[in-house]
Amino acid sequence: MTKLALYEENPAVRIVTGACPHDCPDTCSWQIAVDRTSKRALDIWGHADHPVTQGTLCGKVDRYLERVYHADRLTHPLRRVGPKGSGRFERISWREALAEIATRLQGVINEWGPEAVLPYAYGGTMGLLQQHCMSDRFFQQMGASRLAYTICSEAGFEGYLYTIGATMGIEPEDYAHARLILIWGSNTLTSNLHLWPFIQQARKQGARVIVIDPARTRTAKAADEWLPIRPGTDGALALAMMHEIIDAGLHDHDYVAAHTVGFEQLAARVQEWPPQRAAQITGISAERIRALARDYATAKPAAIRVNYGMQRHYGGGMAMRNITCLPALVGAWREQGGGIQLSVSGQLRHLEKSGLQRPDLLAGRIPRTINMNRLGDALSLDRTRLAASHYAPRPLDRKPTPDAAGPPVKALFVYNCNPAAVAPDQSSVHAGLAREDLLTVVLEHFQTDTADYADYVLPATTQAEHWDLQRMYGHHFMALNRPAIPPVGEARPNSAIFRGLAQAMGYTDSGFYEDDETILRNFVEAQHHPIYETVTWDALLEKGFVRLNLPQPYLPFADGNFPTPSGKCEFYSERMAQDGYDPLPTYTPPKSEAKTEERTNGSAPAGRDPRSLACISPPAHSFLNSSFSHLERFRGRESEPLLWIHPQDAAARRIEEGAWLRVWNELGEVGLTARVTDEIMAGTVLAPGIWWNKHSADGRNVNQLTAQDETDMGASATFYDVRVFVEAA
Ligand SMILES: Nc1nc2c(c(=O)[nH]1)N[C@H]1C(S)=C(S)[C@@H](COP(=O)(O)OP(=O)(O)OC[C@H]3O[C@@H](n4cnc5c(=O)[nH]c(N)nc54)[C@H](O)[C@@H]3O)O[C@H]1N2
Ligand SMILES: Nc1nc2c(c(=O)[nH]1)N[C@H]1C(S)=C(S)[C@@H](COP(=O)(O)OP(=O)(O)OC[C@H]3O[C@@H](n4cnc5c(=O)[nH]c(N)nc54)[C@H](O)[C@@H]3O)O[C@H]1N2
Ligand code: SF4
Ligand SMILES: [Mo]
Repeated sequence: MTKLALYEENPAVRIVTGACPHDCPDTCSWQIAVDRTSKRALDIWGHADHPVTQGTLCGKVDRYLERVYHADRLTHPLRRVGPKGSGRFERISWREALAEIATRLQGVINEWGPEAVLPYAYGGTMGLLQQHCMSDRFFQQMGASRLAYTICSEAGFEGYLYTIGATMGIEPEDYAHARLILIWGSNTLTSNLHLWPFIQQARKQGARVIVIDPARTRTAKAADEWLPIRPGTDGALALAMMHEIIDAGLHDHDYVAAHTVGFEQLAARVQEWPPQRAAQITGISAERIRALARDYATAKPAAIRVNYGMQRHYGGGMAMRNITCLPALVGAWREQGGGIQLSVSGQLRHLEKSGLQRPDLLAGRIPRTINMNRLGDALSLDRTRLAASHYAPRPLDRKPTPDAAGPPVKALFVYNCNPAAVAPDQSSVHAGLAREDLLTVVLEHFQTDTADYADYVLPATTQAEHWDLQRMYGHHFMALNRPAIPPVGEARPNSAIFRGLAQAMGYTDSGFYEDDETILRNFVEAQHHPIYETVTWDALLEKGFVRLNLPQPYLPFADGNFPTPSGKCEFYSERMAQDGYDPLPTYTPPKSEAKTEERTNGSAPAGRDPRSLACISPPAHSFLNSSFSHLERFRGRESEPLLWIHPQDAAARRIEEGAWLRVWNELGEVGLTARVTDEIMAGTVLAPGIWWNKHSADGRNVNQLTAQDETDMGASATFYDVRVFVEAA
């Protein structure tokens, strides 16, 4: 019996349709059963009618109600009483909290100007309302510094955009039609679970699935083949694949002639990339690269699921660009189930968001933009570091001189994010957060590592308690989230908290008085692009989710029509040349291996030393970034902060299974427990993340070892471009 059937006949129970708020490509539709009398949520399940959710939630959100009702939920505003970082607070009322914050904030603005205020947010919720509406209005009215959302995907996005023009691609359902599927830098069974059934469908019809990853992840184990690759070297693999395809004449001559630019130059460039050369860089044999290239070019349709793991490296943008050339080269876009998906968020570029975010409130001001990956630098009182924290995504963009860096950050608002655990170069971040002269306000569900540094902690509602509209990025269904239960304790939605702060600041624009439901309805009604024709308020209310008005099967580039400047897939990109890049695919090696570069704090990089190991820290299966990692159930599933190390590397260091390890580099040090396993390739270690510092045995996590360095494109984070030393402590 389905859960729906279990509850729907029961008159004492109300069923509310909503959607998962998490930063995950699956954007699941869910249903919550609520007791009509007590108004308590009883159960949650995946919506059976949603073609991608297909009735199941992942093992984390399946237990979302435990999160909602957890005894550790923040239920009333708090004011700091102990030293910063001590986590000692006293209860205050909302009135006190809003009034005190407004007074102190006005003091900062009077003395330093509004750019001394920095919002810091990311993907705690991906809802259009709770992520980017009232908060954007508030900070734009103020004229606060802006934040570049660079911590996750920008490098890959840029590489993809330069090549095919928009983040568009195969929809999950169509992977079922592929004959060969390359899962490239993605741990599908952990981070994109709902794609897997379609991949399984393809396999039943004979498709092969190959996983390209330094780790034998659960996805690699479930696939037909695991191809271990040295971290940060995917760009070289793609170049050699193109070499082999062109050499063997296996490219799609007609598609290339009609729908691409720069084939001649590409063919000349990849002559420099015989498989033997890439073999030395990637660790994959030349023979295997040749076979992979031939299989990829001849299996029709061939699909690639590329994800973010391979772009958290200095050369991540260029690597993604190279991979994105492959489908056009072999004409894979022609067929249902052929092509590539990094993200389909490009469909959202047609959303009319000005009514939601109200950029007009800036009134012509252009505040500075801070790169969120450089929070440590941004919070530094050293003007050179503050200047370095400015956002400069392309080589031709210049960072300001220290004199022109603007005021120091004196007030920080954190919401939907846990930077004390997730941001790179953690010791810099913690040093900044510990500044007694910094006013820090944190909106949260739980007392995170970041909340411990707050002056004021404001309790936020969860998705079960507020309205939202979920945009998608892994499939084509938008979803409405209706509140199922009243707020827990005194928690308020982010929207209400920023509305209250705006009113306490004396902001009078009518935008600060609109209620949540009206905002969403107006937003939906303001959409005029034809792909949103199906997304009506009534349809959302009735069904809970709606497919964008796109044809099925969805073959965006079967006849070219790439949204690039040339209208073609750009093997040669004039725009890249103008932006200061090599206009052709090339290989950009990891920065952590650079033997000459000095890292941020000036000491010699570990990468100079042949005894160092590459270190990656992809998500633990049971956590969602740092979310869920503080709840016993999920922590229990992951046991403790681990370091996966290959038996050869362990033997060379006399490390045994379960040993307590010291892991360090030029930036910091962390203690981890050894998991000796051949599920990680030799020469690389893997620390599943992201643990809270306070739940780690030595009070620190793996972001002690990651740098504020920016990727080649998009000024993104380089979380996996890291070298470390490891020894038994
Ligand atoms: N359960 C769970 N799901 C999640 C998340 C979570 O934390 N937990 N996070 C969500 C978010 S915010 C994101 S961005 C996505 C992330 O999900 P994914 O895009 O899947 O990204 P990662 O987990 O960062 O990396 C995926 C794989 O890339 C591998 N990898 C690392 N470096 C390289 C490399 O240089 N080359 C290649 N080929 N592979 C490499 C890693 O070992 C990992 O197995 O997942 C979302 N979904
Ligand atoms: N070493 C290492 N570091 C990484 C990564 C990695 O792979 N390795 N991955 C990186 C990536 S891809 C990403 S996207 C970032 C993610 O980093 P974050 O976006 O910070 O994600 P979370 O750690 O899940 O923290 C989100 C917080 O938002 C809170 N929250 C959720 N909903 C709401 C809400 O409605 N209101 C408010 N006020 N708060 C809410 C949650 O309780 C949670 O504490 O981490 C990055 N950091
Ligand atoms: S985290 Fe992802 S897989 Fe899990 S319920 Fe949310 S959208 Fe679905
Ligand atoms: Mo992410």
